Amino acid sequence: MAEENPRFVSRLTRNTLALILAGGRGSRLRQLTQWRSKPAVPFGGKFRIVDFPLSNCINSGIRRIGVLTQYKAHSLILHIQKGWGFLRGEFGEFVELWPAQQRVAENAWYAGTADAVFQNLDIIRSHDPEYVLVLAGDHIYQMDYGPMIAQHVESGADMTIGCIEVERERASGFGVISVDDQQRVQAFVEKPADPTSVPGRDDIALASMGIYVFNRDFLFEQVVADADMPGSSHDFGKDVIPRAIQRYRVMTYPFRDPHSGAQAYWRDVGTIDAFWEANLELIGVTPPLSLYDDEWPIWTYQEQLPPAKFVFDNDIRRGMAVDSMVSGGCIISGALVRHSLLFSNVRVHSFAHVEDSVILPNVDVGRGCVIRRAIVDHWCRLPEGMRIGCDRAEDVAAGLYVSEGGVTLVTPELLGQTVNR
Ligand code: ADQ
Ligand code: ADP
Repeated sequence: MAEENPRFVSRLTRNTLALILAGGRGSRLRQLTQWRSKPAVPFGGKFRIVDFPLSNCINSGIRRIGVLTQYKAHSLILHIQKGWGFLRGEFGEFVELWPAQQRVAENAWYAGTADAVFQNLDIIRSHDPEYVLVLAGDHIYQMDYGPMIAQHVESGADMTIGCIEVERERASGFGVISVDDQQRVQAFVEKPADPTSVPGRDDIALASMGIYVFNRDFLFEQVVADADMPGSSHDFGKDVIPRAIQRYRVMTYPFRDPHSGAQAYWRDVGTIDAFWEANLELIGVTPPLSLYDDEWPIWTYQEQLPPAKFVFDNDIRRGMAVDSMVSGGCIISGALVRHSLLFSNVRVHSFAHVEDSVILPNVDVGRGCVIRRAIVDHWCRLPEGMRIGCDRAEDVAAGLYVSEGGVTLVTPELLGQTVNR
C-alpha cells in the first residue's frame, strides 16, 4: 500500500508540479475583494487564504509551485514575494508567480481555469513533472496531497478529483459527482440546479473540491484539445471534466481526516457570512481547524511586530481581551474585546467594546466605539463613539453592508475614508 511506504509517496510528490489557481475575484466577498483577489484575503489573524494551499504543498513535500494570478493581484504578489522566497532554488524548489497576459497573446487574460493552464504549457513542460496537481487558491484546509497522488498512480487514473461530502441542498455551488463502486467518476455536473445525491443518502452529495491530479501528458492533451473547442468556456469544471469522463479513467479521492477518518475540515470562505464564521470558529476551545498544529504548520509572511499589549485602566476596570485571538502589534487600552479575532496592529482605545468581530490589520477603534458582529477591513479609522452592528437600519443608513446572516462589513471606502499609510 503506497500510503504505508513513505519513500514511494515522496518520490511521487517530488515529481509533482503544483499549480495554484489564484486568479478569481470572489465577488461574493463584496468590498473585501475590491482591492485584492480572494486568495489574498487575510485569514486567521496573520495568514492569507493562499497560505493554506501553499503550506499544504510544502508540508506534502511538493516544492515546485506555480501561482497563477490575474484579478487585482498586487497584494497577493507582494505577499508571495515577501513570504514565500525561502525555497531552495539549488534543489529545484520554487514558488513562481505566473501572471495572466504575459505569454500567449498580448490581450489574452486567462479565460477559465483550463485556459490558465493552457497559457502556461511551455513553462510547465520546461519543469518536466510526471504529475500536475491543480489547486484552487481560495480554500481553507489542511491536507496531505501525497496519499491523493499515490491513489491516483495506484488506480491507474488519467485524472483524480479531490472530493468531499456536502449537504445536498448546498451542493448547487459545486461540481457534483456520481461514482461507481470503484470510485470512478460516472457523471460530473458543474453547479447543478438539482444535485444528485449519494446512493442511499438522500441529503448528501459528492462535491468536487476543485483540486485535481493529472498525468502530465493527459493534462496537455486535454487543455490543448479544449483550447480549440468551439463554444468552450475553457474551464475544468464546466468543460474539460464532463468531456473527459466519457473516454478516460477519471477517479475521485475522498478527502478525510487522516486521524479519525471522518469528514475533514474544508471551507470555501466565499461569502461574508462564511468568512466571519470560519475566522471566529478558530477561537473555540477545540476549533475544527488548528493553527497550533506542529505537524501541519501554516507558513506565511509576517512583519516583525512587538507583542500584543493590554493596558488596564483602573478607573474603568478595562483593558482586556477574553475568548479571543489577538495578533502582534495590537494595543488594547482601557477597552474590552470579547469573542473576537484581531489581526496585526489593531488599536482599541478606552471605553470601546468589541464583540463577535473580525478586525483586519491596522484598524483603529476610537474611544467608546461599540462594534458587534462585524468584519472591519484593514486601515479603517473608526471615529470616537461609532456604533456598528447594534442596529441593522443604523448600519445600512451609514452606508455599511449588512449580510444575510447579519454581519456588518466595514471598509475604508464604505466609511468614505482614503487609505494613508
Ligand atoms: P468555482 O470555485 O466556482 O468552482 P472558479 O471560479 O473557476 O470555480 O475558481 C476555481 C479556482 O480558480 C479559484 O481558486 C479561483 O481563484 C481560480 N480562478 C478562477 N478563474 C481563474 C482564471 N481565469 N485564472 C486563474 N485562476 C482562476 C470550482 C470547480 C467546482 C468545485 C469548486 C470547489 O469548478 O467543480 O466544486 O471549485 O470550490
Ligand atoms: P492588502 O490589505 O490585501 O494587503 P494592500 O493594502 O496591499 O491590500 O492593497 C492592494 C492594492 O490595492 C494596492 O495596490 C493598494 O495600493 C490598493 N488599495 C488598497 N486599498 C485601497 C484603497 N482604499 N484605495 C486605493 N487603493 C487601494
